[in-house]
Amino acid sequence: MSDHERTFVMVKPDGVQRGLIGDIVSRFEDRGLKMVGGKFMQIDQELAEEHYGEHEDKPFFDGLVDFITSGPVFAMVWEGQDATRQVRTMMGETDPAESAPGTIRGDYGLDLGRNVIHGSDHEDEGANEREIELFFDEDELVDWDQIDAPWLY
Ligand code: RTP
Ligand code: MG
Repeated sequence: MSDHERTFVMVKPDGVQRGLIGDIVSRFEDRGLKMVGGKFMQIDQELAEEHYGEHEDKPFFDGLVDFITSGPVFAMVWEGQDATRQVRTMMGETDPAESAPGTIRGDYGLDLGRNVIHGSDHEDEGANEREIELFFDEDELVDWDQIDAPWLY
């Protein structure tokens, strides 16, 4: 765990279609995490298969790849203390039906296959760094600190 841990987060196609990008970004900002990268993009087949490679033998793999490539996503990198685990806690469980109200999936999701948001798995060591590298070039990430200025309130 580090104060400057970075994690990969993505609003999935259903979240984009439903206009939830702003709300999801706000939740992470309000929590005190800092966005260091953001990209509105369409995932192609190759990137989808690599990103979800751990699930390639599962029966839901083809449907998952079809869904994640079905429309634009908003890919982000968020930084902060214990960021990977914090984001996963705020997302809720994989299945929205098991997710507590107040979590993103618990507030917006109904369907296991359309669960609004992806976040790197905090139980999979190094998943955050692998996913950041897969989606972002180094020069697309911005190092910045909140400044102390009189106009900042
Ligand atoms: P994600 O990777 O998308 O953030 O979701 P997750 O970590 O909470 O869950 P994971 O186990 O990595 O599964 C990836 C996505 O596959 C779909 N799924 N379907 N039994 C099923 O039909 C099933 N299990 C998982 C979900 O949409 C999940 O987000
Ligand atoms: Mg996962």
